Amino acid sequence: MPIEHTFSILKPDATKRNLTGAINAVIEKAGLRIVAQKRIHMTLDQAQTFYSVHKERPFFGELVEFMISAPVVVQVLESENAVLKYREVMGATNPANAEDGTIRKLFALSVGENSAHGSDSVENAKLEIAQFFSGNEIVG
Ligand code: FUP
Repeated sequence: MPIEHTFSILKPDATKRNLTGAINAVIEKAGLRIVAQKRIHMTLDQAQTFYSVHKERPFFGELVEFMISAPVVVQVLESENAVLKYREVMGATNPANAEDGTIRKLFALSVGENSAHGSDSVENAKLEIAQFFSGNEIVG
């Protein structure tokens, strides 16, 4: 199976509640290796660019405001099939639909404040990683 990288964000609801270590424990237990990580406070421009695919959706403004409301932790995760694996580890977007043991079931507050982001394809993972990390910051 291919070794992949995926892009992860531990969102403001997680940093505000001091949950970054607890979420990283779930990530590492699942066999994903954190090969890059930094805590940043996203700018409005960064958040709007990152979620530009959703710019016509009714929740876009609220989503962007949430993402800049407190620091986030951006990460690059590595494993075989990392993109799909992390989607499974995160669980469904709405925590009400997430399976037991997933990050969103364990920690998310709502569909908006849902603790984690993970890329939905290898192609998007490359674009998202490039928005926040330079190559020499990724150390496998
Ligand atoms: P996901 O890939 O699971 O992060 O979900 P989406 O790309 O569909 O949505 C991105 C983010 O938009 C979610 F994490 C939270 C927000 N969102 C809402 O606030 N309301 C919705 O109805 C759907 C998504």
